[in-house]
Amino acid sequence: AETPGAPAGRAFPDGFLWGSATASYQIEGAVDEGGRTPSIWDTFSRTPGKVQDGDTGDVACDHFHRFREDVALMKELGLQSYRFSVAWPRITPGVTADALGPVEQRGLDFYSALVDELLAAGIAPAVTLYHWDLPQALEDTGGWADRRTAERFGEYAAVVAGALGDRVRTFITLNEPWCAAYLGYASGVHAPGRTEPAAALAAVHHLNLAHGLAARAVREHAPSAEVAVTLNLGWFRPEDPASAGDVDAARRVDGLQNRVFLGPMLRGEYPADVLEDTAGVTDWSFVHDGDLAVVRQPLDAVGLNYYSPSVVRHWDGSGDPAEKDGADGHGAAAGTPWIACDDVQFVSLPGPRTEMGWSIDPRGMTALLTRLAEEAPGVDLYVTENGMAAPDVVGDDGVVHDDDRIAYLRDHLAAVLDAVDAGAPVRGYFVWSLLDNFEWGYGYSKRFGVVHVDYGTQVRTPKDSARWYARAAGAGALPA
Ligand code: GBH
Repeated sequence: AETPGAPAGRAFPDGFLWGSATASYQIEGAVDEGGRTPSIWDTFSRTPGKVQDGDTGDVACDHFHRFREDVALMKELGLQSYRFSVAWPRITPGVTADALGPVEQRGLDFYSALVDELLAAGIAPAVTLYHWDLPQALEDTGGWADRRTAERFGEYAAVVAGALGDRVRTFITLNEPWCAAYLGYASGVHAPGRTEPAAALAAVHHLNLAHGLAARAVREHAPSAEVAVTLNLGWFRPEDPASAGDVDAARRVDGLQNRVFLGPMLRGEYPADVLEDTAGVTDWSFVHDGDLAVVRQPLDAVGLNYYSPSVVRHWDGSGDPAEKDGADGHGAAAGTPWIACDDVQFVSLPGPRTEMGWSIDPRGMTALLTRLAEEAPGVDLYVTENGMAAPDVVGDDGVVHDDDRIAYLRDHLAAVLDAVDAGAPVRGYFVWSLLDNFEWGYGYSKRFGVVHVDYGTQVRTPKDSARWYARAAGAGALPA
């Protein structure tokens, strides 16, 4: 059955890129090979109680050894672009707070071979420089709460851009700095698992600074590539638009998740209300003179990762506190990512949810893309992640029949087209994810792939959604 707004055959603009996305720690495995040293995710996943079932990325999808097979799979599916991330600890395994250390050629060789394999298959590489696997040695000296981590990141970015920049279409400096800062340093559900709100806000700034330094380095060392950043912007609505308290709650979370990154990156300024709201946590003295001019670099593109909507209300302290921060499955967290938001409650929404417990509402996709088009005039947009976790429904044919995922992708792609129709310059869409993989704190218990992975045998089997997505990519339109 067709949903309104998603008529089959609706066409995407010429040149629209159909891609898939992954991240290094989630798929590569081979954590001790090629000179790689530990990242914060190795440490975190090996700490009992941090990741579901004690899962680690030690093997994951063994992509480090199977990348040629995985590229062949993308080619068979007719995908036109591939967004992957580079593991920093493979490139400069001896990095310290004060020096980048020697470049590990075997690390660069791996990614260079991947890029060549992609180009030979007609697939445009989009490289994320940071998707959360910080070298552990840098965490030992403070991690993202320490300014030197940002400085070293800029130097690392120059190395990768110099090695791959002649062949890579797009460099994405950071993936979702919101998660890296708040889930890593405030709620503690992601590596490094710290629950220190002041450190999380310092991490926000040093990630912004790292973005600016890396964007500048890519511009210099890969002048033919696009420079981009990927943000997981939130679509926050007040439960009652007529309630001043609910409207203020929405302003607060919009500031912490969206404007604290968009402000510095696009306009070179932190939002005054965020500085004021968090004044009891930090005085923001880690923002030095001149930093904001570095953070604000000209961008060719912004990537949006969008999964689910949020509705908030003013919280007066009554009711069940366990309900307060909503159903993101992170209930056991020691801290909250929502700094200085004691009076904000996330409303549990009725209606469909994914296996993560995340609500589904494609209108957030349209709203955030049109917002970005307004806030970043002249900048191209990509959807760098969108997809859903769903339990396997395996047929007699051994294939996963994931009708729910197909419906989710169809409705969100239609929402992308709605944004295009409203004038947003959306140039491509990357489904999360190509493969089932290590879903961070949830380990292998949650499957986001359009391709099924049997972790015992490493056999890859396209799900129905992969075939559906291949049809969309081939036609440049929503399939029937
Ligand atoms: C992305 O993170 C990551 O980039 C990727 O590595 C990961 O595998 C993928 O998504 C799937 O998780 O409480 O209902 O409001 C997304 C992280 C997901 C964090 C949505 C905030 C809020 C859900 N974000 N979540 S809800």
